[in-house]
Amino acid sequence: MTIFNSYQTNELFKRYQDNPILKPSMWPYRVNSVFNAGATIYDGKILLLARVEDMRGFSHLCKAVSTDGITDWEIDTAPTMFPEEETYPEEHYGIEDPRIIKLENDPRYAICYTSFSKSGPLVSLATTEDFKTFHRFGVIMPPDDKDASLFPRKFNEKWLLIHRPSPSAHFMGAHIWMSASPDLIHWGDSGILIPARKGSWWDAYKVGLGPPPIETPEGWLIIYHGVKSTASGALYRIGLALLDLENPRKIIKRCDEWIFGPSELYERIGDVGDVAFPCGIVIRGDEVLMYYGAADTTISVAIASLREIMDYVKYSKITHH
Ligand code: BMA
Repeated sequence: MTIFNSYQTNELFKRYQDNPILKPSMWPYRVNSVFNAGATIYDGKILLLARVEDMRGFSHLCKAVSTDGITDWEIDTAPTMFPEEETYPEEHYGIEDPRIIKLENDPRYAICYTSFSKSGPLVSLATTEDFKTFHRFGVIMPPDDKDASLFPRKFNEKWLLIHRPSPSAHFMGAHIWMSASPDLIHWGDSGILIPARKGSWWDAYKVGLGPPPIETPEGWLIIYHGVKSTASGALYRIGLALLDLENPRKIIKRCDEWIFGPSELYERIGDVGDVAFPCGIVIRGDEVLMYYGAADTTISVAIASLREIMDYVKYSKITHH
């Protein structure tokens, strides 16, 4: 049985040579770490909404904008989106890991983020048109739940949300789920979309969505993180799946191998070592810029060709369905 693919790990996405591109020392105010940034194109520039952890350990979101998406970042001089505990008590311990998607035929960008409530992490939703003022919808998935994104449009009159509830004890693994809503407020029709695998698999312990789904003519490309639990802790790596364009509940393919994982020092050493955690993606023609948190400390970028990714998804061998 052939199980190896002709592409080697780390070939599809190439790291920018001067990674990390954003570090705590570059921040206009004192912070502990900057990581897990959402990304989009706004006003012709690349906009990141970084998760910033302050010196208490609480996170908020801060905007950084650049023309080339790699250098010369203009960083907001104060937090852009700060927890509003008085009105949204679920934001008590901070807000984290945003995924941004531009809604189709709608001026709004939807931001799904993790609120760290007194009962654990949960999914919150906000929309914005200018990344200055944010309209909060509040909690859309109760704890424990995180790693969420909307699709840019409705399917059969329903919004679809990818998210990752976790059982309190990880006996069954933590799987990627999908839920539906007519109005972004009432959610249901929930079911598992991509399960964590079992045993020795690189994604056996937990899986969670990375950046928002990417629309391609062949289907919705899903970049997800998989976690392996090892004797020296959790290892966060990245893999690929493809969902049906018309019915994203249908998985066309899930690749066997992880395609990106921590190997550079800045990914291996930090507040949480051995973590590569993408939350943001920008597509410029055939170029895919993937923004990822490195070791929960800095932000890096890796660049790929969309055509090469899609060929890999199409032609890579799979031993597991
Ligand atoms: C996950 C999330 C991420 C974090 C990762 C590694 O559960 O909380 O925010 O980057 O763990 O610590």
